[in-house]
Amino acid sequence: MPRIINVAGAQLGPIQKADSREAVVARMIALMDKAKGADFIVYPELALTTFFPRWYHENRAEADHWFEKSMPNAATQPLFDRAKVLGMGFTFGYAELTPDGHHFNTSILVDKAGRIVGKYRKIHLPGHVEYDPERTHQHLEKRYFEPGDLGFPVWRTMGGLFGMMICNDRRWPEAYRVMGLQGVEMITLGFNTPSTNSQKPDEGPEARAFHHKLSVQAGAYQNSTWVVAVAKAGVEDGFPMFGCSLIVDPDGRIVAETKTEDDEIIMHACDLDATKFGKDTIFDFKRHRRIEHYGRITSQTGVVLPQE
Ligand code: ING
Repeated sequence: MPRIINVAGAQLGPIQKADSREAVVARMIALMDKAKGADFIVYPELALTTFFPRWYHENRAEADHWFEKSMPNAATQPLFDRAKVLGMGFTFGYAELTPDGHHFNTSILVDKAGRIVGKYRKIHLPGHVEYDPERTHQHLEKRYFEPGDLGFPVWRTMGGLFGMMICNDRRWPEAYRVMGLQGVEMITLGFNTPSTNSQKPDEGPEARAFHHKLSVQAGAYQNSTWVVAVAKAGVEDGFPMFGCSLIVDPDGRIVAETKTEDDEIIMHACDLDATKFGKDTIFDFKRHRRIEHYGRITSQTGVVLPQE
């Protein structure tokens, strides 16, 4: 019996520094209305604001106005309210400032009844801490966020097993596998990815999209899970980010992809039972994995070269 969940990927176009949260939430609600009939809608990383880690602040506290101190809050409550009326679960990313002063790049998972059933805090933070004059643009996530402290959980909700990651996490196979080892059937990830490599200017959008698809398709296939990857895209205050939002099936095939770098909806009827064949055969982890040989993966952070 197929277990279908109608999923919408809600790509956001650019959010300028000057744009208010209220204006962004109105765009998110318009996308939600466009996806009427979907069971679940996925929004990008840092969906409420511009990608502020591109801006250097000597005093980090000057960036705190980009963070949410509570969730839901006055700006986002209308989104929660609309989702409840539509009977739609959702996930979106935002900058989280905790009551005890911790800063995370966070995403939440909200069920159809409007309950926050899960929270994830981005573990793989790319970029750098200090201003780097060598780069064509700054990428200061290590300056403004702490590494996530919640691991990679998987939650039972909306009739399936759901997990979350954020942006750079998609480049690390460990992130998928930790959720794969919990039986995950759908992974959502929002991303904000610059169209060029700040350290390799000739690496343009084509190469960036290639690595993005390679990472997401491999992660889906190797863990027999759906992956819904949704971009914040377009030119923010002169800085381009690519779109390429995707819905990828448990076989690693792209079943939906955005065509623009603006607000755009992609949709697909995802059968969560389509994850079963891979999990019972080629990726039946219990039958095939040999953990006695994997020790380096958790005991070693960097490379240790063989003896000369
Ligand atoms: N952005 C980028 C990402 O991982 C990046 C940063 C791009 C790192 C390409 C390495 C290579 O897609 C975020 N927000 O993580």
